[in-house]
Amino acid sequence: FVKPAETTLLVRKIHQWLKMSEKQPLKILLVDDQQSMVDYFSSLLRSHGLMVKGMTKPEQVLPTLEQFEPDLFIFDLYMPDVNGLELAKMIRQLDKYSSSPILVLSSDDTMQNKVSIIQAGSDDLISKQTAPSLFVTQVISRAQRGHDIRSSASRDSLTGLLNHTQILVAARRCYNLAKRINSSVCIAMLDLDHFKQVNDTYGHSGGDKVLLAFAHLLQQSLRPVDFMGRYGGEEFMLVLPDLPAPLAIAKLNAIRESFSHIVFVEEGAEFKVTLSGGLAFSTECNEFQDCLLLADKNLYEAKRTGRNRLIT
Ligand code: GH3
Ligand code: MG
Ligand code: MG
Ligand code: MG
Repeated sequence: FVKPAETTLLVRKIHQWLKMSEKQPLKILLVDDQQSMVDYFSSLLRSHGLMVKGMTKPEQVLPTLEQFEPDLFIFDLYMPDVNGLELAKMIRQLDKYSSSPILVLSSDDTMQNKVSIIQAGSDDLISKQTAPSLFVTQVISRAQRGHDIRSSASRDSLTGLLNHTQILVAARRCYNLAKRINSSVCIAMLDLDHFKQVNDTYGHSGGDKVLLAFAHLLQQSLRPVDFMGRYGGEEFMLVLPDLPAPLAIAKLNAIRESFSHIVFVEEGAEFKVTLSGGLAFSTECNEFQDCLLLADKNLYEAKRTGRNRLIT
């Protein structure tokens, strides 16, 4: 089904990609109308391991954001066309950057300036005369915060699994990678059975405990190269690269089985919950979208034929 040599290649590629995104340096976007300032601050920050895109024209910011996703913005306050505050306001209007940190650079850091900068939605004013080491420290700590905000936005807040958008991104990447190197990936949609009843009987917090327990079980059961996400309320998507179909099915059945044996206790009452799953393999599909549809159709079939089962 999948040749061993190809098997390791896909897993290796996914490991590389995970490592790369982990090790990405903090990214700074810097705008100052004076090229000498851009050069000075860029090289200072780069020498401390940060990745910097520097520019002198505010209109270059938007096109840059398409491929460079900064963790922190640094804008010069005084610029001829659009000043740093106006630029900060504009960035704040973009959904993706509405809470990213923004520092405004100025040669005069009077209190009055500080107040208007914070009112305009920037995080702080930083003087161009700040000692280099202090400047770097401030930039790193704020960029780290920006980075954390962006990465927590990609996770589901209850379970810590990838959110709907991010699990789809991971699934599509794995699918494309698998197709390119002639390997395979399994996409599974798992949905808890009669979950509305669980909520109705044991309350929303009882339901949340079940969701958390299921997320923990997934995290314990899957490999580092597998991806798991909360696709919707009580529906989860798993992406298992490079497992021959029988192994993928066996593994998911083991998870289904273990989950069905967990005894939950809520206000003295004991109960169990089961799940149904639909699987699709990239090898059965011509397009990524087909895989999603097939997994969904199989999930529906699992529900229709009695639940607590997987359909491939
Ligand atoms: P089926 O077996 O056909 O999937 O039935 P079901 O009851 O699981 O499916 P249905 O879609 O009717 O209900 C899903 C329920 O999941 C409804 C909703 O209240 C609950 N739910 C969705 N998100 C959450 C959540 O974050 N926490 C809790 N506790 N419940 C949630
Ligand atoms: Mg200037
Ligand atoms: Mg359900
Ligand atoms: Mg559902």
